[in-house]
Parts: sequence; structure tokens; C-alpha cells
Amino acid sequence: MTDPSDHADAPLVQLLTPDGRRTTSPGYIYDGTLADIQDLYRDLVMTRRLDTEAFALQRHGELGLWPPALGQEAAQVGSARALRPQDFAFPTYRDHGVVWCRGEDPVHLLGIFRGSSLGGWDPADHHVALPNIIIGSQTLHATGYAMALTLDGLVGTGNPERDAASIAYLGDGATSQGDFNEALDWAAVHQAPVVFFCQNNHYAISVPLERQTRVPIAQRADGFGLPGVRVDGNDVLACHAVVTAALQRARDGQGPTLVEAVTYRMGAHTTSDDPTRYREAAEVEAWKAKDPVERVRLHLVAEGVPDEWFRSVEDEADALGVRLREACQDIPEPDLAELFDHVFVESTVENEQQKAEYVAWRDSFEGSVA
Ligand SMILES: Cc1ncc(C[n+]2csc(CCOP(=O)(O)OP(=O)(O)O)c2C)c(N)n1
Repeated sequence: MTDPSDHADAPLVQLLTPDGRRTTSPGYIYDGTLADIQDLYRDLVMTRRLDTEAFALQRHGELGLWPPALGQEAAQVGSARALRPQDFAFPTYRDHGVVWCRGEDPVHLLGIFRGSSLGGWDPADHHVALPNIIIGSQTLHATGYAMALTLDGLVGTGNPERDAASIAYLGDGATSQGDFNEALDWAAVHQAPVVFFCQNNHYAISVPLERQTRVPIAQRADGFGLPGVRVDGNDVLACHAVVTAALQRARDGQGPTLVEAVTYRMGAHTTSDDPTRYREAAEVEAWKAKDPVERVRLHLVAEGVPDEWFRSVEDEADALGVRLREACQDIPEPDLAELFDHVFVESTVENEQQKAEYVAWRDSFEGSVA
């Protein structure tokens, strides 16, 4: 169901059609091998499994909340696999595929949504920040980080092991936030090596795209003076190609890019949301035909990849599911008093007082029946 707000006439980079055929788009090529595409497929399947397992764990009462990534796997995997180890990703709460591709243990993600973690992980370990919940603010974090890369002399040196960029993940709703607009302006003015990767999944909770923008999101880059590219967000090859080019531009010192990945949130906003209240089943059905995982499977089958290989990927996904289910229940409950230890590098008197107050309150229950 296409309505005018969908901007269906705007140009779109696509390299793999929904029925699995390679196609062309001027200016962009995916130059990986068949084995590389198999690696991307594996990431897509593992991301989907991580997501559906976590969703089920929430329904079993093991997680407090889960924001499903269903339908957005290609946008996340394609963009994240374009990153080099020295680049830095700033994901949102929905970007499980990005966390997966950076090599962070997905059990840490479960810990966050189980409420059993005082942080999640050390962002420095895999150059991936913690999932950001404050809509749009990560665009400023990524811009500040990118400006610092320039000041540190890590941009435009021509050394592929050294030159670095950052990427900010955001949704269509985030483009209405002041933070996003400030970030684009700062990034453009300072030619910061940052890529803004917007997954236009058509909804910000129940608010449709037409309430966020009159023009395609990618077009909004024009007013800030940076390039904007609109890409099929359900096409992993196109997302990889577009973000590879944008990151290289950034690392080379040529400034920021806004990428709009046109995709669709197939599931609910979170496990607390009922999308049947604000969108039609026919719309969801239409997007099912553009599934990001299935189109890669069709392509690989057409290329002669044997059944056994697909089965081995399924086995791996099953093993991930088992590991996640078992590990989730084993996540230890943290000592809440430790929260205060993570507030400052060097604690303050007030912070220590609050910690003491908390400990006294907690200990006042000792011996009482729960
Ligand atoms: C600053 C701020 N305002 C409001 C919210 C509540 N909120 C949580 S998710 C969301 C919608 C975000 O939509 P979008 O940016 O399109 O991302 P999506 O959830 O679709 O991935 C809102 C408004 C918030 N987390 N932060």
C-alpha cells in the first residue's frame, strides 16, 4: 500500500531485487565474492534468530522488554559489515544486528533488557556504544566522536589501518529531534567523518512517516550541505555498498553522509506495543514480499549453494538459540549498590552519601519475609 508520504518516486539504490536477482544502480557496486555474500546471509540468519529468541524470552517473562528488529536485518548487517575495526558504531535499542556484527556477545544485550546489567558492555571492546534509548542523541555522540577523530589525526592520512569514521544509527522518528538537526549541521560545518544511517522503518511507535517529513529523509541532507543517499534497506548488498562508500569518504576526510535505508518494521515497536491499532495488515503483507533474508537465500540458491550449507547455518542458529535461552536465565543479578560506583571516575561526597543511604535502606529489609 503506497501512499504519497512513502516518497516511492524518489531514487533508490538497489543491487539485489526481492526475488534474488542482482541488479545495477549507477555509482554503486557490491564487489564481494559469493563466499562474502554467504557470510552476510549467515549474519542475517543469526540476527533474526537472536531477535526472535529474545522476543520469545520476553514472552516467557525472562526479559522486561524487547524491541524487535524483524525486517530490518539487511540494513543493520549490510551497514555494520562495512565498518572496519577502528570505526565506531553508535546504535539504537533496535540495532541488534549491529551489535552482533561488531562481535559483542548477544547475552550482554539480553542482560540490558532483563534489567540485570548496570551498563551492558565496555564500548571500547568492540567499538560499539551501548544501545541508545534517548531518541536522536546518539547522532551528536557520533558527531563529537568523529570531530575528535579529526583532531587526533586519524582521518585522511591514507592509511587504511588507521583512518577511522563513526556511524550513528537512527530511526525516521529521530529525524524530527533537534539533536539530529544539530548533529547534521555540526558534522557538515566541521566536515566530520561520520555517517548518519537512518533506518526509515515507516513508524515511530504509532506515528507514521508522513508526520515526520514532507520530503524524503535523504533529501534533508541538502539543506545542511552534505550528500544524502536513499537505499533499499531490505537489500543487504546495496546497504553494504552505500555505507562502504560513505565510510570511505568520511575516513578520507571528505566529510559526512546521510543514508536513508528504506525498510519496514515487521513486528511491534516493542513487546509492549500492539501495531494492529495503527496500521493495516495489508501493508505488513506487502512488505513481507520484500523480506531481506529470503532474497539473499533465493540468490544463493540460484548461484548453486547446496542445501547442506543452508542446513549448517540453521544448525548454527539453533545452537545460538539454545545458548541464549540458557545463558539468559544464568545472568547474575547485580548488586545495585554498585550502580553508584559507575557514576563518576572519581566519586563525590554526595554520591558516596547516596550509596550509603541506599545500602542502609536495602539492609533494613534483612530478615523480613519477601
Ligand atoms: C528524547 C526521547 N523522546 C521520546 C522517547 C520515547 N520513544 C521511544 S522510541 C520512540 C520512537 C522512535 O522512533 P524512530 O526514531 O523512528 O525509531 P524506531 O523505534 O522506529 O526504530 C519514542 C518517541 C525517547 N525514548 N526519547
